[in-house]
Amino acid sequence: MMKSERILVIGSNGQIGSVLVEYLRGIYGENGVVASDLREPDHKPDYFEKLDATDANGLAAIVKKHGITQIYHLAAILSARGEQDPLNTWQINMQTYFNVLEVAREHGVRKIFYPSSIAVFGDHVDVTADQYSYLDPATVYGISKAAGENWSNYYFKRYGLDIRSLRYPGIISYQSMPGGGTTDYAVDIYHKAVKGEHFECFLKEDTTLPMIYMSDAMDATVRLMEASADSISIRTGYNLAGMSFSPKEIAASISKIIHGFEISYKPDFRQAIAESWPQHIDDTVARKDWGWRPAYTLDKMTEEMISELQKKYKTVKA
Ligand code: NAD
Ligand code: AKB
Repeated sequence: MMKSERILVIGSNGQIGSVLVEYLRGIYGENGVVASDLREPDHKPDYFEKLDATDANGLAAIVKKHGITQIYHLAAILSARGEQDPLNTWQINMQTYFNVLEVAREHGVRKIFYPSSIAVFGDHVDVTADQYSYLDPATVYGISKAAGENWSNYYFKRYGLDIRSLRYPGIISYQSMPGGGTTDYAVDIYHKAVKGEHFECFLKEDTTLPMIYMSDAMDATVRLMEASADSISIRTGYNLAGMSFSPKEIAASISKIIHGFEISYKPDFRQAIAESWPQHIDDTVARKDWGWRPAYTLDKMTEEMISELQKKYKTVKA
């Protein structure tokens, strides 16, 4: 039986949103999800509403029109793109979130999902970030995510808004392309490999970062949102781990299937961002509180990514 919720996804055209909307429709039904974004998608479905989430009145009108009970607020400027215009990034990331918090409070929205990031960590963490590691983010994106986490906690304590949040690692998907992050290379590399092209990586070969496969990220997100409120001990953002690898290791994993795949390295400004992030995430608290376990290893993800992208590009590689 479908669950009776009316969910608004803000930023639905992005890497996560375009997969999440379909995932949520599978759980809450075709009428359970309203998708919204700044831009209309190429094939606009009838459950899509165009919305600039910096416009609080526009957001409130959609919430009222559809009787929204939950908001997944995905709209943001990510780490690498965010550094091109720091003040604008702060303005968009924070204004959109304040609008979500206030509209939710005023119009009886029961639950909010706020995607945080491993970018909340900074130089203070040497290798592994645990749940309570100190937050000293090096990018304006990371600063906005750390601030957003604290505002989530504030609205929970002050107004009882049921806000839940994950510190996503870099997300890897075949369905959608990433939009302006530092972990984007780990999606691009699969596309180049499947097309039989050489890949030039913007990070050094030994730069290890935390990553997660989209399927695991979807599972974690809904598992957290469906957990009973009394099992949620973290109201800032939960650490979440999938796997950790370097460009050299992902290239080696791809080479097991696509023989002769070639990679070279030309680090740019994103190297410094990557070096400010932890290499590993300790997600013990998420595992204990709501039973989180990732299903994918690097090699299992590589097999699925290559097989799905081969269908997309209709190439046959062995
Ligand atoms: P994305 O850049 O692919 O998509 C963001 C979407 O938000 C875009 O479609 C964009 O048009 C939309 N948007 C931007 N400004 C908007 C506005 N003012 N109003 C309405 N829509 C607007 O990002 P993503 O990778 O899908 O990430 C979604 C969320 O998850 C972000 O908050 C991001 O910080 C977080 N996150 C993503 C990753 C990842 O690896 N993808 C990792 C950690 C956290
Ligand atoms: C980025 O690289 O900016 C994102 C993230 C880890 O938040 N993928």
